[in-house]
Amino acid sequence: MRRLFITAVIFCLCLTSGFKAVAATKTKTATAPETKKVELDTDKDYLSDRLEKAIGSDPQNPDSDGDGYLDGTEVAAGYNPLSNSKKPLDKLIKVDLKTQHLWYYLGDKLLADFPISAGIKSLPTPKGEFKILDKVQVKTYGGQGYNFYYPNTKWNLHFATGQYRFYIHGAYWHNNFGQPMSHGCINVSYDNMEPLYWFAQVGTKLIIN
Ligand SMILES: [Ca+2]
Ligand SMILES: [Ca+2]
Repeated sequence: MRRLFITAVIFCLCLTSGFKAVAATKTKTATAPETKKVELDTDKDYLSDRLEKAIGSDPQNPDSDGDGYLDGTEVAAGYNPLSNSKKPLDKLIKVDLKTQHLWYYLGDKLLADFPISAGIKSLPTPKGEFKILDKVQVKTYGGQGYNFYYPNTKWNLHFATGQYRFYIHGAYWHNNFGQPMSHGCINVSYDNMEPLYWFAQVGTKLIIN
């Protein structure tokens, strides 16, 4: 329970503190949008009405199982908001490169699925079973020595390191999701990436087929 509490504190701090994007020093590409998407969360338990519906928790009750922990805090830490069991649920992110699509699950519940843009043919996204290694809220891709520059990119989930580091991350410079577009990372729209970022934990399993 100590772990749950610590994670809860970090999660709440993250949600309440927000952050300011650092001003871009170059203007080679589009600048990152500043707006933060906020989904409807009627009972203010840090779990959106949309995710409460997918999980089956009560969108009008911030503590659906009455164990003293908010629904959103439990999901962030990997616990079931419908049961006071101390056994965490498995989290899984699945990507299919053929259809350029992503699904993510809490236990056996599908929370969301949407189109993504993975690596183009000459810069393919690695296939296999991975784990989320790091969560980085804001990151710059490219810059000096690259022919692209995407500063202040939000919601980055690091999952592999080879010659380059591979991430699932928000992408604000195109809206061509469903088609391969990237240099090997997995591009997701900001609207879809922000909830996935808060859902994923270091260690969450990722399967790319
Ligand atoms: Ca809620
Ligand atoms: Ca609870």
